[in-house]
Amino acid sequence: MEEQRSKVTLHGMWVSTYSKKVEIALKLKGILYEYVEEDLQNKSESLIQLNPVHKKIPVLVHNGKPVAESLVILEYIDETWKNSPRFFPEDPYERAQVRFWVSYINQQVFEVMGQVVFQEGEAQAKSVEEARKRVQVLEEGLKKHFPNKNIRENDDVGLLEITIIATFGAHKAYREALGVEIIDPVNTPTLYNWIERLQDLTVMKEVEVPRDKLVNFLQNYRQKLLQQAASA
Ligand SMILES: N[C@@H](CCC(=O)N[C@@H](CS)C(=O)NCC(=O)O)C(=O)O
Repeated sequence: MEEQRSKVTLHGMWVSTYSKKVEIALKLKGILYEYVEEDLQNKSESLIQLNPVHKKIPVLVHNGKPVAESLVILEYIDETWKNSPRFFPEDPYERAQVRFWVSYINQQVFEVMGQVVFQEGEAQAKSVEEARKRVQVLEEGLKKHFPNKNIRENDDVGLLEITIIATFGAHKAYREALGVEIIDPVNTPTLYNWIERLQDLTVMKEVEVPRDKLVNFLQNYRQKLLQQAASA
């Protein structure tokens, strides 16, 4: 197959959920790729040239041609490598549901979860409560729109599952590092189960960041942001 002979490079950053989505997509499709870790404090010339508009990771380079923005990259991968798993369902209504919930997670949940990392006291408690509320809405959405979802193999994984695992896969590290619980088996059992089943897949284990490394990163990052805010 033409695509299988092609050269693929991913410019990413180990802790980035955006970069993680692309890594998962490449692994799921069985695409061989080179990985370039970028230092976002000191961006490389090549990153700036590859993504001159946003100067952000991830960037996928396919046979010398760069593609930026994680969602655009995932669509590009699915349209270029048409082997399974396909990232979008065939049925237009199901496809619309996938797009709707992916956009909900990206726009409504991810942001508020990010705020929790650098907040303290009452402000943090408020964000945690808001994040829980939003995750509860997602829980109901998953139950209503994907009632028969089973995750047993790579073919059961599409854009929604990639988004869920990249966004929430670290929820236990969050709990350990920050002492906050946003997802749990009692209040959000469906979401909790999707995450557990996804984490059981070999492909996810291949891209998983070790929990200790992540906890350490979250704690240091939080300290740095709190110090910056205090001295501002
Ligand atoms: N909308 C972009 C967001 C990517 C993004 O925010 N990347 C961050 C790392 S997680 C980055 O490169 N930040 C560097 C900067 O903002 O200068 C996507 O979906 O790919």
